[in-house]
Amino acid sequence: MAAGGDWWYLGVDLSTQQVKGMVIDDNLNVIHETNVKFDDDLPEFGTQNGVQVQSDKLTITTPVLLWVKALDLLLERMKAANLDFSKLKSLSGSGQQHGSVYWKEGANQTLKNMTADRSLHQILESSFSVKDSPVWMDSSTTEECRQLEKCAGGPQKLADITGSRAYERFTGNQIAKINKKYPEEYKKTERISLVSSFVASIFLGNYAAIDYSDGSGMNLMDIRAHEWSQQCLNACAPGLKEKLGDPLPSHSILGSISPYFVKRFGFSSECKVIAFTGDNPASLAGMRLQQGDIAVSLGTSDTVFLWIEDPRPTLQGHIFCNPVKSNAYMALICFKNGSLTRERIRDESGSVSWDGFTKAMKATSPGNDGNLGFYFDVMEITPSAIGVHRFNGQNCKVSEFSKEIEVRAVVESQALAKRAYAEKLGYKVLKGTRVLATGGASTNLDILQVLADVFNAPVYTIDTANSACLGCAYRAKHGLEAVLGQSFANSVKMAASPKLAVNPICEADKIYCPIVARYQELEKLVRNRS
Ligand code: 5FX
Repeated sequence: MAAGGDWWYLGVDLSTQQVKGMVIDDNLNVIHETNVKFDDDLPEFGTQNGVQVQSDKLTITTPVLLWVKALDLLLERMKAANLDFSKLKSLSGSGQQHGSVYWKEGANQTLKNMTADRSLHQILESSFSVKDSPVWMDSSTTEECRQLEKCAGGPQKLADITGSRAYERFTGNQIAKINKKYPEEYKKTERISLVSSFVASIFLGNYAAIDYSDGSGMNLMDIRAHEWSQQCLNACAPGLKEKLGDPLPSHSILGSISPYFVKRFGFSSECKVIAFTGDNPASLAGMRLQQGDIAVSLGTSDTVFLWIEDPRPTLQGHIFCNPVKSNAYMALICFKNGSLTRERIRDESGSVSWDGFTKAMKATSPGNDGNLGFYFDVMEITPSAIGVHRFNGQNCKVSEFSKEIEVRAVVESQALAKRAYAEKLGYKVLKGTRVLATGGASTNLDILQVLADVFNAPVYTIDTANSACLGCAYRAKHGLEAVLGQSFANSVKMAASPKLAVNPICEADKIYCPIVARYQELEKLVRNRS
């Protein structure tokens, strides 16, 4: 056991394409990081970019046992790196939002009796009633969405209760589909977890509560009352309240770690498990977002999020409970065509690397000579639209751009969408606004330059692109201090401040202000739904 004062905290993030682990010490320094990449490290599951696209192209799933095996591997890698698990005072984590896991009758008994001589994968092999978990990229539940909105009295009424109108990927609609399509499997389901609370359940050796923040991404929770809305539950599936368990504040201590991890990896039996949350809420914590800042996460999905105190849900974007402050909220906008689209354009432009991509981008100038594109390789969430649509400076549709124009067009288009939708949520870029960038692509300064120019605001980054994982390590520490009345901001005040990455060019506003307006006009021509 570690001497007092010398404690460590673990954050785990199970995202779309990988699971990551990060350990920080008492001074909030990162002392260990490791990851497992689903496609490369677990090829036996045959996923592409972490998921399976079913034949209808709308249903998108990941085998739940892949996630279990990935956790086995992550812990084995930490052990192989000689991480001293006994120094961990607490742990927390996050998961890709909205995805759901269906535990079969009897699974909780299995979780409570895990024996250290077997891997998690061996132990939990037959613990799930649905083998392929729906994930956030799924867009197969339009029918269920319309039904839920009808039962709630319309899309705005549903948004007033749950923070969002009905979205295909939101868990309530996914559960409704599972109940309709696989009624026997649904009946045999003892518990439904989010990806976040599923991982927490494994560490706890017992079903873990869904936290308020990730629970807000289900179209099922009353975000002001912090409890399930019976009206929404009834509209989705029978007996849902029991299968979900009661939601809890995001900083809750769920209990001590399962004896399985004490015996197999040498964790302290005192190590506490703090409620897990969604990856975007965890990123908000990792970036120590403040009111007035705007966060942009550039990952498999691109997201924009803001800290808000007064929630006013609309038909655009989502309002979630804030993961680090009770009675505060966060607004979020999610764009499905993020890094995979950037990578496709990079590959098709003949650039074998990001160097080639940025070289192509530098051959054009801000504003791209009026050329503007929309790149929705898969059905986009914001806006509801699909396909690639290119317009020249005269607003005429064209079928091709040169490779240089194409590269800039995808980066500009993604940044324009972020600004346009942040403004629709009521956000105003003011003097002193900071854009905080995170996610894999936030290490690319040329992409950040376009972001700075389009927002006409400086872009800051933190030392790690893994802000979700870092946020969970911070939350692990704060969970223990919250019971003593400590605020999250105070718990992490020693952490390094975000660093300035790029400033906007002088003529940024003049160039991009009219283009944001033009983007919104042209977007109307490519949208499926008004
Ligand atoms: C947010 O609403 C999303 O659907 C995505 O950003 C997922 O959380 C990605 F993991």
